Amino acid sequence: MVRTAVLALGSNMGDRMATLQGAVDALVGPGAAPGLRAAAVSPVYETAPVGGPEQGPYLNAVLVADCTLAPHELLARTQEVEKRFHRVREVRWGPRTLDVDIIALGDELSGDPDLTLPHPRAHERAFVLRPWADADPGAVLPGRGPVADLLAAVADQGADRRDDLERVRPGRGA
Ligand code: A4P
Ligand code: MG
Repeated sequence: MVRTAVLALGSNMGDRMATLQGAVDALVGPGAAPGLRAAAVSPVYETAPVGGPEQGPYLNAVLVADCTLAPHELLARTQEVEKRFHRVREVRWGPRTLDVDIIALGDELSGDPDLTLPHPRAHERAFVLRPWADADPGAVLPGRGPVADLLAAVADQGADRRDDLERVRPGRGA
């Protein structure tokens, strides 16, 4: 069964752009483990941190992928990629080199605290919704409705599209 996986990538430490590109390469580039194939990668947005202690701005992007993995397999994959980037995270919602959140996997619904689907905070976060709408203008967040409609409710949250940065490329790899 092929389903659409929506992955939100965020970085606010180190070389943020290199980290986002490296994460996309590790997830869907040549040499990546089977089970995930890039369908679209959003532009990169610079966003003010939401929640947590005082910290620097994030670069955020969304990867939409065709996925044949089970939910727990996808979580293992994203956590492995986070580890590979030597993720540092001392406090919840604190600064991190790389955060990969699974926003949705098809229309899967799960209340499991280890993998809540859809992601319980995605609907209220411009740093997820805005790049997602760019990558897939017709996207719908299961249980919440069209992403374009949800975006209207978070219009006050800053998210600057960084067209001056090189875009994250879906296919590049080692
Ligand atoms: N977990 C449960 N559901 C999921 C899911 N759908 N995707 C569990 C990924 N993980 C999920 O996550 C903590 C636990 O959540 C994991 O054990 C996993 O099994 P974490 O990534 O280790 O910790 P975290 O990211 O610090 O906490 P959390 O609650 O995931 O925070 P969020 O919601 O990911 O928020 N501001 C801006 N501008 N941009 C950002 O990218 N990111 C965050 C992190 C806060 N503020 C931000 C940004
Ligand atoms: Mg997270």
